[in-house]
Amino acid sequence: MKKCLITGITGQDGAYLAEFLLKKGYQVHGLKRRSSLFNTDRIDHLYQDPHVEGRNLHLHYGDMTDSTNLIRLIKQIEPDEIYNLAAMSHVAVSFETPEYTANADGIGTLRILDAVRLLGLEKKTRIYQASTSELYGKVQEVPQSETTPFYPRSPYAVAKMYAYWITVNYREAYGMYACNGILFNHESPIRGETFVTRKITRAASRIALGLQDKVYLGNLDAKRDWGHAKDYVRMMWMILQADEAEDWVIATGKTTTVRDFVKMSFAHAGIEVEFKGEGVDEKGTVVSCSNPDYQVEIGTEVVSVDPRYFRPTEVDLLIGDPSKANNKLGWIPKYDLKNLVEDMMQSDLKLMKKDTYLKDGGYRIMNYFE
Ligand code: NDP
Ligand code: GDR
Repeated sequence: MKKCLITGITGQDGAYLAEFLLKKGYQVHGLKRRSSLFNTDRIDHLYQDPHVEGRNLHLHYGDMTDSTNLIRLIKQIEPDEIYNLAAMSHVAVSFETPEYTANADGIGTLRILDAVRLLGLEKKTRIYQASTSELYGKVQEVPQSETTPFYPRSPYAVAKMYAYWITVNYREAYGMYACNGILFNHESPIRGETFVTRKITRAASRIALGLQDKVYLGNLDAKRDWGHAKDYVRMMWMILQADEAEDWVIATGKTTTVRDFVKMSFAHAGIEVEFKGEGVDEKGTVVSCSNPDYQVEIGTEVVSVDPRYFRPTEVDLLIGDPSKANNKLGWIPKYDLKNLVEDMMQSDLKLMKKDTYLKDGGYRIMNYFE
């Protein structure tokens, strides 16, 4: 039985990857942070009672900023594969917490690589590093591929740039099997609520159900290459099964504005939204509602721009060229953007319905404006 360690197992990708690897018959070990509340929602369906013999999901307390903890765990587990997904992954938040982000996302990666080396596991343990399209930052060329130069535009991206190069360096210096997956944005029904896609699908669902009036967003012109997280975690595993350790771009090859993502999400609920105005005065307004279940009035302003969501330096356009992964590993995504929006909207409409029951029962419901 192969053993793996997933850092960031409680996050979006960690949860899908754990499920995928358990199905493949792996013994899965996951690093989770101590939190004052339960933080295992996304993997609760995989949870196995620790008192039961022979279980194959094991959770360990730990943190990417704690070297001795990481060394002890890797020594104890001796994993065949490590998927280093743990990170402070929010670009906007990294401007607020740059030092912590550098520590967890940049030096954290070094801690994993060096633990494997110090423990003499460099020929046994394969390492996947969660690299990102944010490395490309300021547009140099499109579509972005494995050879496009980097120009990071946030403390997050700069930290991930260190992580990228230290992974390459350990591969070259010590012959370790260590790879970067340069993944473009990928989303899902379990995407963190403050990333733009999930913020939009939650808001569109709540507005349709009469639980919220509008959503405030930042840069509507930003363009992203959005895929489905389920397709991308499959690729993480494929990357570590390849004969040679290499770096890979994973993307759909298509790009869409935030504005169009809004329109697609509302359209799923039968609500047509039109945008008018410029810059901070741009508004999204309902022009028709064809679904009799939702009572949204024509002319309601459902989207406003709030400059608080603008970033000090923005990444305007991401569009990836996944041809290396397509050709060499045979990776073809199963979801396109339409399927992704459908999956997220179906899930959020169902989830938000719970709040209508709570509201009807007299409970206070929270509206999240983050
Ligand atoms: P999430 O934010 O959903 O998950 C991040 C995970 O890292 C969570 O489990 C979180 O724990 C954990 N974590 C954060 N800080 C620490 C720390 N100091 N020590 C230990 N664990 C920590 O991210 P995603 O699942 O979306 O992304 C996974 C990885 O892929 C990240 O490294 C991200 O930067 C990268 N990436 C993501 C892309 C995307 O579009 N999703 C694209 C390209 C790269 P907790 O649950 O306790 O907060
Ligand atoms: P990103 O994702 O920064 O690309 O990083 P995010 O969804 O946060 O932003 C995408 C684009 O949307 C614009 N935007 C807003 N963003 C947020 N969060 N909230 C808003 O209200 C809003 N309005 C407009 C942003 O300015 C941006 O241009 C994600 C993360 O998962 C990273 O960890 C990962 O490395 C990259 O994707 C690839």
